[in-house]
Amino acid sequence: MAKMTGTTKMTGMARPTGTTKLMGMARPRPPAATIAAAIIISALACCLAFLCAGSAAPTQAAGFTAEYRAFLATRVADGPAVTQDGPDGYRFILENGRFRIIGTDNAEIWRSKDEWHVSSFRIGDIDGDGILDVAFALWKSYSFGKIHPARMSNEDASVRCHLFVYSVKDNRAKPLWCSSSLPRPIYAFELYTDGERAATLPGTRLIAQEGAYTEDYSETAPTEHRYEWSGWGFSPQP
Ligand SMILES: [Ca+2]
Repeated sequence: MAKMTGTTKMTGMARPTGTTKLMGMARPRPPAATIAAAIIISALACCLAFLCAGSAAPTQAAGFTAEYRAFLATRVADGPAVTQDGPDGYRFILENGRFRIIGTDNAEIWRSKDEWHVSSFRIGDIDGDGILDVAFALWKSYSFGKIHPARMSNEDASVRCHLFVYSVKDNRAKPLWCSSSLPRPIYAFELYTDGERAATLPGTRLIAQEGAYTEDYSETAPTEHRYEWSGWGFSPQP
């Protein structure tokens, strides 16, 4: 894939949902000072790509909890499908919480799991390596996946918002970074890749509208939160 130039406001999609210190996995390069305890926890968990790998085919997995089914019942009016064409022939489609990536040969190369409800996405080269990335907000049960840090409980099936980042190359989608449960749900977000680059950082910024969790998953008054790609997830900007 051709090297992506830094665009500005990445176009994207639908409605998001959740995080404060956005944390994740793969390609570890921890920026010590900027990562808070909550994020560090997520980072450790997300070191395993397995945690956030999408499914090739629909399955009724353990994440299909009573809590998740109750959450789905509140998502009946998610709106029409959102489709965005990316560079090099990739296409991104979000419809009723299912997020799919269509490859260059017009075949589906990845789809989100049944037990995930994706609420919004944005595309762009988030980590500045020249490879297209896609960030998406999703709701799911459990903070981590099947594998998680030994001393951290993963028993809470509460449905919470997460932010995942995947890289797309050669008709494959691979997790780059996945957060654990976010402290606040993301209602919407935008990506900006026109920031000033540093020696090791691309200057990618994420601006999110976030609210608070409610029992019926209804939205609260949003507040704006700004983050910057730290090489290991997104860290809050001062
Ligand atoms: Ca990239």
